[in-house]
Amino acid sequence: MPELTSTASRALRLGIAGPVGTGKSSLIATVCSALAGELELGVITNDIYTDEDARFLRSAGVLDPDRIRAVETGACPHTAIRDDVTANALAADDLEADFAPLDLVLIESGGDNLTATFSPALVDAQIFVLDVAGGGDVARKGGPGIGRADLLVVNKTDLAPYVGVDVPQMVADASAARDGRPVLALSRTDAESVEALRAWVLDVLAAHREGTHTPVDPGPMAPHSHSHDHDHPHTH
Ligand SMILES: Nc1nc2c(ncn2[C@@H]2O[C@H](COP(=O)(O)OP(=O)(O)OP(=O)(O)O)[C@@H](O)[C@H]2O)c(=O)[nH]1
Ligand SMILES: [Mg+2]
Repeated sequence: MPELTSTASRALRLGIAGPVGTGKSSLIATVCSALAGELELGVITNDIYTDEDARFLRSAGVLDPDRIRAVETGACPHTAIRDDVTANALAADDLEADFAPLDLVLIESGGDNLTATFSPALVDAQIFVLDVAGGGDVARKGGPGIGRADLLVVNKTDLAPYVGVDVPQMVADASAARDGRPVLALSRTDAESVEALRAWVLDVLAAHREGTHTPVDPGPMAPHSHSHDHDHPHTH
């Protein structure tokens, strides 16, 4: 009989998805600096053609560079985190074998659009990252990541005054789209919000170890139509 590894005996695999430039790599750097002292960490990045994100994270100096691996995904970054997760799963297995025992493997999706989410075959939990610079109304646009990721981060709140976004309103809109799932307003310059992120990660890790955390598939983009809200904003 092949020996089966129970979910809880391996590292928690945590996916970080969200549109281009919302701060996924920076969030990973923040989590690494907040937790590197107490947890054994590894990071996997997914880029279309380059290892840009892995190089950024290595140069951030928050983790041993050998613990940061890049998967080059080719044309479709969402495919490698959802449809055929083999390259990412192998990279995670390699990291775990090289640095056993790891507690947490963070996997950054290639910057995609609002629709990309991780398969539960690859990650145990996932964070979807929006930023205030994308506009306050983006949280209302829905989609599987916004609606059903384990945590929705509204990032770069320090920029809100400059882009005219009301953060509490954006958080309220996001919460309404999520049926009570958690939403976190984050800025790497706001220590309290970083502490809340750290606490959330530790909570999920504890549940993962206890076997009480269930990976959820946010699901593919629901069939939808743009006829009412796309290119035709309501005018008054
Ligand atoms: N003001 C501010 N800027 C931030 C914050 N977090 C990230 N940034 C900046 O936002 C830009 C994009 O951050 P990244 O972490 O590279 O974003 P990303 O989502 O990984 O980008 P891609 O991988 O290219 O999709 C960079 O210039 C960061 O310095 C924040 O909390 N506040
Ligand atoms: Mg990145």
